Amino acid sequence: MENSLVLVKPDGVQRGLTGEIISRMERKGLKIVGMKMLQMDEALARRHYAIHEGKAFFDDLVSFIISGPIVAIVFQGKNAVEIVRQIVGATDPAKADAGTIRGDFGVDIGHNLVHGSDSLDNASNEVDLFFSREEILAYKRDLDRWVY
Ligand code: IDP
Ligand code: MG
Repeated sequence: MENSLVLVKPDGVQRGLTGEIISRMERKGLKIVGMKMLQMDEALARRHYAIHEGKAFFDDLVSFIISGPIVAIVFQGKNAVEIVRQIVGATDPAKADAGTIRGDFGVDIGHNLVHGSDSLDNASNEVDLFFSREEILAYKRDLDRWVY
């Protein structure tokens, strides 16, 4: 089973889309194994987006992601990383397919509502940035025999 880090970004929280975003992934069959609301500080934002340091949009990205509360969720499941990316949609909401979160709710690349880990390695690092080991819960769901 894979873990993926999902963030409902400040625009998603402000627009009242937290439940909708979580619900789409939960209904797909992914299991929530960690969840918290927080406001990122600049140090955490710079570490989370370190791969984009030096790009033209980096400073705007950091100030946006720390501009309000976010909700961080760890979703677990078979192929969770790829499945989350499919549900999230393309980076630019203007190009994202209808039926994806960004395609259905966004119009601007700087306000694309949600983050999803883009690889297994990055997922593992990102989960560790936001959650301690004790905050990730191992439990069984009875419904998993109907999902898998
Ligand atoms: P992703 O969120 O789809 O993985 P990344 O390429 O990792 O996209 O970029 C991280 C975030 O940086 C995006 O979600 C978006 O908010 C922002 N971003 C990416 N490219 C641009 C851009 O060209 N202009 C403004 N913001 C951008
Ligand atoms: Mg990314």
